[in-house]
Amino acid sequence: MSRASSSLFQLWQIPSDKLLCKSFKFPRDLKQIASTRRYPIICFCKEMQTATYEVVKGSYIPDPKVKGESKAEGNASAKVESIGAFQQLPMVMPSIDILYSALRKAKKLSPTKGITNIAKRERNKGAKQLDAFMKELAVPLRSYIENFPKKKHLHPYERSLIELTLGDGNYEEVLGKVDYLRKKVVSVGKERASLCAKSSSKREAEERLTEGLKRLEEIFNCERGVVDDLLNIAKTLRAMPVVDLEKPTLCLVGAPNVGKSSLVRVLSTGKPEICNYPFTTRGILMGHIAFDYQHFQVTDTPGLLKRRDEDRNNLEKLTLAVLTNLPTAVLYVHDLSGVCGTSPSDQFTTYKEIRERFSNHLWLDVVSKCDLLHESPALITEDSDADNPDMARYLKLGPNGAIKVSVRSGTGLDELRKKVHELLICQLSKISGPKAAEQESLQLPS
Ligand SMILES: Nc1nc2c(ncn2[C@@H]2O[C@H](COP(=O)(O)OP(=O)(O)O)[C@@H](O)[C@H]2O)c(=O)[nH]1
Ligand SMILES: [Mg+2]
Repeated sequence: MSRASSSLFQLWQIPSDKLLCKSFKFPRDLKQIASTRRYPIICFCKEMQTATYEVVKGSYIPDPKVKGESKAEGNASAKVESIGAFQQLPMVMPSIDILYSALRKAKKLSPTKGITNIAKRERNKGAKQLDAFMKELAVPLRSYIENFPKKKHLHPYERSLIELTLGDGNYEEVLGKVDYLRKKVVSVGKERASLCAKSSSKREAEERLTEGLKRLEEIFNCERGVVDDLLNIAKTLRAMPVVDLEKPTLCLVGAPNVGKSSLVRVLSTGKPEICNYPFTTRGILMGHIAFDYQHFQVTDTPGLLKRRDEDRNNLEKLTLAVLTNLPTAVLYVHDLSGVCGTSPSDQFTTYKEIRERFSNHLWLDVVSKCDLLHESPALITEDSDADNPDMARYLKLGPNGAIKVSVRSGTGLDELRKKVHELLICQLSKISGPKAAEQESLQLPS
């Protein structure tokens, strides 16, 4: 079992906002994290799709025409195929602990044995202690800088999460500041150790040692907040849901309140878990589906509204990041009943945009809450837009081939489960297809 899948049910914890950085400003959303709770890991499926499927009357047919396009779309993640870097981030020690531990270790050092001259002995001890103090401060910082991954080496999905959680550029900024502090400590430490080694008397060596330790401590104290910022960044990122690239996932997309979470509950074989990203205040449901011993996942995303990308909030950006960077199959939910708060025509506009943008995804459309449709005022009062037959049709029936369902009355749910199963089997073959081909070629005699 892969590392990601073995951690499928691992619980993760949101850091309390008490732990958040002092000097580093997190976006406001992040500070609204609910107090410490445990959440399960959210998992998504493997590899970007290489073929696309056309939706014809609700089914998903591979479309060879757009193969080239989907490859181009997938290129962003082609280099980085694994996810899970956040779970391997190094443990960062609180800066105060680094300081006290470094001081304690340095002060324990005694002069090299065999030096009989008192001044020489003191010089030797002073230089050794200053050098050790500098190294004890600098070495952990260096290891953090080396072991926190460069953003460009992360999977694009993890890069998006860093940006959504910490704000654009802040991850690199904090790492840069830690490196700056390390360089300063090294340069001042070396300078002070060499000065102490040149002392002409015992007293001078003692004074230079005391001054040197004090100066290094001051420098570290002044900027050690950045180490704590890094510690909090690591905690936040480590707590992020892990993406499982091995399992096909059905991702529910649509406007807010259209019934996505209700459908996740209905489609899940067990009880869905609640996942939280640090920038969401509301939980996102994650369920598991088992069909004939095959396991899949189903999850909802935060709702999308009709607006430009620049105006989207982090919740909407998360939805787009999932669709852009992870090859989930999409179950797009349309609510034409007029009760969800987003008008059907606004839903249509967003739908068209998203459908075109993510044309390489396996796709199913559902019209939700069909128990309300016959009494819906929306269909009567909505401007049916006579000039736009697509829109007029959408307002009546939803997209071509959409399945009409109602969680309340149970209408259409059996058909939905059947179609979802077929869709996920297609997704599975996309995931295991390249792998199986690879294994076959390995087994061929040379
Ligand atoms: N009448 C009716 N209400 C529904 C149905 N499905 C969901 N709802 C209601 O619609 C509201 C929003 O549902 P929810 O699943 O939270 O939507 P989400 O924001 O898209 O996840 C809730 O009050 C649900 O009870 C349905 O099939 N029929
Ligand atoms: Mg929901």
